[in-house]
Amino acid sequence: MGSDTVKPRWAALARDTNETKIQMAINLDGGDFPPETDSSLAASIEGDASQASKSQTISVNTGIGFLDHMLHALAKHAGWSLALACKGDLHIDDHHTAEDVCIALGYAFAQALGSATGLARFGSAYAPLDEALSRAVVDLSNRPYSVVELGLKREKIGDLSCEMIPHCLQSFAQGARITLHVDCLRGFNDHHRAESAFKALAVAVRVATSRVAGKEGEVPSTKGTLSA
Ligand SMILES: [Mn+2]
Repeated sequence: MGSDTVKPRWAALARDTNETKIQMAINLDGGDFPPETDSSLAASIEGDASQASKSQTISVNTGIGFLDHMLHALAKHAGWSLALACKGDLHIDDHHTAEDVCIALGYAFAQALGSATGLARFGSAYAPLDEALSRAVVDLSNRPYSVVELGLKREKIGDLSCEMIPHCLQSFAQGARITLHVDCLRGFNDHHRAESAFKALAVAVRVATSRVAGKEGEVPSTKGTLSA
């Protein structure tokens, strides 16, 4: 077993602008957060034990309830532990908060992942939620690109503008430096459509980032590199 297989895939970061202040910690394999996790973030997780299970700790507080719900679903079904707190300029609107949180989540994901060496690299999944069905296809390509078609009709779901939902997925792909295609294939209810999209993304990410037995140390590319 190479050292690759036991190295924790975790990261902690802070992203501060005039528009948003974000603290985040992630572990792609569930379990603990890195020692450098911000102490006030760590303390806030303790008060949020309703989202803890045996293998994962998830605490998401962006100030936008529906965004919290989507990121919680993403973390849960990707198998991550995720702690995320954002204080954003919600007195303006939800745009900066939703976008910046998803960019920062992408950065944290990329930092925790390191490289695609020894990993599946590609992942795809379908996820239903009642009548809604979405498909997500992920490539840990180091080439940020996304195509997102969710076909949402409402203006907002809760306090999250529907136009921000594809923007969030695009921002995540950009920060994470992955290629991402997400399509909602059918569904009447916009809450269901959006949630099935995040769940499909979660499962696709879980597959793409899974370690492939016997491929330790191998770069999954005909070019021999995914960093150039
Ligand atoms: Mn924007």
